[in-house]
Amino acid sequence: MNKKVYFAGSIRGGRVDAALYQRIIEYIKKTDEVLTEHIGDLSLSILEQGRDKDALIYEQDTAWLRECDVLIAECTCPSLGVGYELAYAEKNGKPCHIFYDKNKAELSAMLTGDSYFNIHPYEKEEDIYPVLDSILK
Ligand code: 6K6
Repeated sequence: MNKKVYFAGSIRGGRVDAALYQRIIEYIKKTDEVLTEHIGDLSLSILEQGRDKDALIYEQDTAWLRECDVLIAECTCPSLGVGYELAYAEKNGKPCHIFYDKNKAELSAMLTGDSYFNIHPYEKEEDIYPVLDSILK
């Protein structure tokens, strides 16, 4: 309870799973704090994002990665930024949990080959929530 959660999900990698991110974030928020609520913002268009704020985004997100208690990433939609965040969190000793739909995606060997990461393949969205409960308890 009351963990600081860094939720990571694709932005410029594609927003196909944005609604799923939003549902996961709302679920976590019932018991814990999500530092990165904007990942589930359905109005966010990757095309509208200019590059001028990128340094500020990097500074804020890496500060949150150092501050968080746990990183939870949804990796079905591949994202360079999420891959970077996972490596950054590992370097900072943060527990990392990776979810992906095993019928839709193949995870990179750089994740499945790194025993530091807790990897949770799922078939149905409903399978995600009991695992979240055990991570956050
Ligand atoms: C405003 C509202 C929503 O997004 C914005 C501006 N962009 C970003 N803001 C905050 N974090 C970002 C933004 N773009 C990427 N990130 C971080 O990288 C997030 O923490 C995501 O987990 C990850 C996504 O990387 P890409 O490569 O898919 O963009």
